[in-house]
Amino acid sequence: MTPIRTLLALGVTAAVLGMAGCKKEPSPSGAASTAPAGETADQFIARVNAEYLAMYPELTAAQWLSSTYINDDSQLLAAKANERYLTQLNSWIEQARKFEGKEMSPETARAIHLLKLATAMPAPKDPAKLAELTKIATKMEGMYGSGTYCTGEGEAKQCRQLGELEDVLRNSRDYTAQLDAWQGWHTIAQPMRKDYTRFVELVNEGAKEMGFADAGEMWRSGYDMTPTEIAAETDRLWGQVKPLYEQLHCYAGTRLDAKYGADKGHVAGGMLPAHLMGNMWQQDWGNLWDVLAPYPNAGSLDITSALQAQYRTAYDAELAKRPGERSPTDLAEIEHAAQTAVARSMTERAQDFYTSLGMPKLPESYWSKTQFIKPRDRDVVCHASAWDMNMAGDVRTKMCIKPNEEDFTTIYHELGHVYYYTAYNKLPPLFQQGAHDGFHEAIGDTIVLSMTPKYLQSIDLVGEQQQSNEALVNAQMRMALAKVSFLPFGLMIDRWRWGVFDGSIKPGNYNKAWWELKAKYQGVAPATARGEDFFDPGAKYHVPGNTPYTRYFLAHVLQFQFYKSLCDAAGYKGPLHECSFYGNPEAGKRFQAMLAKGASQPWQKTLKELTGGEKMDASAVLEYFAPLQDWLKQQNEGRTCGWQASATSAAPAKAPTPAPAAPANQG
Ligand code: X8Z
Ligand code: ZN
Repeated sequence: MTPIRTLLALGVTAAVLGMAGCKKEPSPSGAASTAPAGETADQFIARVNAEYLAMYPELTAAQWLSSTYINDDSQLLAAKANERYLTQLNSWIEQARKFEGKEMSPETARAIHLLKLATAMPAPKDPAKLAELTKIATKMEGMYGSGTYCTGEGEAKQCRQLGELEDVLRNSRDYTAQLDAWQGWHTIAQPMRKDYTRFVELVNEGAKEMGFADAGEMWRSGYDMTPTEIAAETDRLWGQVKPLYEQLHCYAGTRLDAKYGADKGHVAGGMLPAHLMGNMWQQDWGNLWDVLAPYPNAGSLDITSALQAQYRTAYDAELAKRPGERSPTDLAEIEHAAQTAVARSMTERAQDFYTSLGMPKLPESYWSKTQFIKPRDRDVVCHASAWDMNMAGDVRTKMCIKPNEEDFTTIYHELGHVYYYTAYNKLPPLFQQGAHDGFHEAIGDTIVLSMTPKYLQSIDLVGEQQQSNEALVNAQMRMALAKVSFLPFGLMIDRWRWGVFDGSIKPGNYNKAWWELKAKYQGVAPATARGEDFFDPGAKYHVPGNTPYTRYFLAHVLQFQFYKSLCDAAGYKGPLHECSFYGNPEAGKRFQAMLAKGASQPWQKTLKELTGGEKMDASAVLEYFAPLQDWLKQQNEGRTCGWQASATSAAPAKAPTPAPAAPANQG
C-alpha cells in the first residue's frame, strides 16, 4: 500500500489508508502529536512526513493481519490502529490551519493540500464517533472477506465463498446454476446495509468538519482541478467511448440470445442479464469467450487452458515427491503446494515483463511475505491488493491466485502498484502516491496492453498465431471484453456513491438507485426482482472496503495513452494494437521516470512529460479498437441495438420487451 494516499485511498480496513493500490492506511502510536511553538510551514510538513513515516508500519501491519487472518482479534487491532491514525491525521489537518495564507514553498503548499486529502475515510473529530467509524469499516471488510453462501441441510449442506461462486459464473453455462451463484453471493451483503448507512453518516460528518460539502466532494477534490471539473471530465471521456461500448453490448446480446434463447438472453428493455456475463459484477466479460469468440477456428487465445496445464504438471511433480500411500491430508498438501508453485511462477512471469524494461527484480522479502493463494485454514480478504508496508522496500501483494487468465493479468496489474511504490519511495511520504489515483491503477494495465498474442506465444501460453483478419478480430475482442466492458462499470459505482454521500440517494433507495445506474450505464439488469431487502452494492468489494472507484475508470482511459506513448518511445511504427514494448529499455526509462515523480507535481505536468499532452483523452482507446469497432458495426447491422434503462431495475419483467429501434437510450 501506499502511504497516505494509500492510506487514503485504499480503503479498507478501513479505508483508512487509502492509497493507490487497494490498500489501507496507517496509524500513529499513542496520542496525536502537537506543534512546537514558532514552527514554520516547511518545518511543519517535514515533521508530518517524519511522523507519518514512523507510524506507518504499525498501521499497515495491523491491516495486513486483519486482511490475511480475519477474526475478532485482528479486527480489533486494525480498527484501533486506524483510530490512532485518523486521530493523528485530524490533528495534523487542524495544525495546518495556522499556515493558511502564510508564505511557504510550493512543495509545502502541495503537501498541505495532499494532507487534507490523505484518507478516503474522513473521520469525525468526536473520539467516540471516530472509533465507531473504524470499527464499522473493519467489520464491513471482514464481512466481505468471510462472506459465505450455504445451501442445503445436514449432510447435504454446501457452503461456498466468492471464489467458488465466481468459478460457477466463469465455467458453467447453466442458466439456473449461474443465477443461484449470483444470487447466493449477493446474500452476503444484505446484513451490511445498516452498517453502511451509518458509515455514510460518519464519513460525511468527518468530511464536513474538514470543509467539504460531503465525502464524495472530498473524493473528487484529489485531481488538481475542481470537484465539478473532474466530474465533467468523466462525462466527457465516457461520451468518447460510449458508442464503442454500445456496439459491444449489442453484439454480446445477440450471442446470448443465440445461446440461451431470446427469452433468457435479455431482460426487459434490451438489457443483459446480470448473472450471465461471466462475472459477478459484469465488469469484465472475458470469461464469456466461449460464447463471444468471433472466430473460434482462427487460432486459440485460451491462456487459461495453458495455465491449467501448468497446474497439472506442478501437481504431478508434487505427487512424485511423495510416493506411496497418501492420506487425504497429504493430498490436500500436494494440491496446496502445486497451487503455490503455479501462482509463484505466474508472478515470476509478470516480474519478467518489468525487468525486461530495465526495472529491478522484486526484493526477496516480497517472495517470502506475499500471500499468493487462499490459505486453507482461515478466512482472508481475497480481493487482490498491493501493499507498501514501510515505504522502505517491504512490498507485498495479497491475492488468491488461480491458474486462469483473469488472475494472470491481475498479477501484472498488482505489480504495477508495487513498482510505483518502489519508484517513489525516495520522495517525502506525502508525495508517495500516484500522480492521481487513476495513474496508480493504470501502470500494470499498460503492461497488460502489451500482452499481445505474439508476447503470449513467446511465453508459451498460446500456440502459433495466424496472420489473418479473423485472428486480428479475435485478439481485439479478447482485449475489448476486459477493457471496453469495464468502462461503464468504472463510472457507475461512484455515480452511486456520490449520490449516497450528497444525499440525493437515500438509504431507502440504495438498491433501486444501484440498479438504475447499472441500467443506465451498463445496460445490465437482474433477472429477478431486487428490492430494498437486498443491498447489492455491498457485494462489490470497493463498497464495504470504501475504495473510491473513479480511479479505475480514469485508468482505463489513461492506460491507452501511456501505452501509445511507450510504444512511440520504443520506436514502434505499426498499428497500435499490435505493439508490445516488452524488452524495450527506452520505454522502461520513460515509464520509470513517470513513476518516480509520484504526486510531487500536478498530474497534468506528469502526463505531459510522458505523452506530450495535459488532458486525459480516450482517442487512443478508439484508435486501438478501430478494427473491432468496424467489425462490430457490420455484425450489428440491421439489428436493434440499445436498451431502455427505465424498463427495469428492481423488478424486471419475466418476458423480454422489444428493444427500442433507434440508438441506445440510456435513460
Ligand atoms: O480492485 C482492483 C484491483 C486492485 S486495485 C484488483 N481492480 C478493480 C476491480 O477489481 O473491481 C482492478 C480493475 C478494477
Ligand atoms: Zn489496482
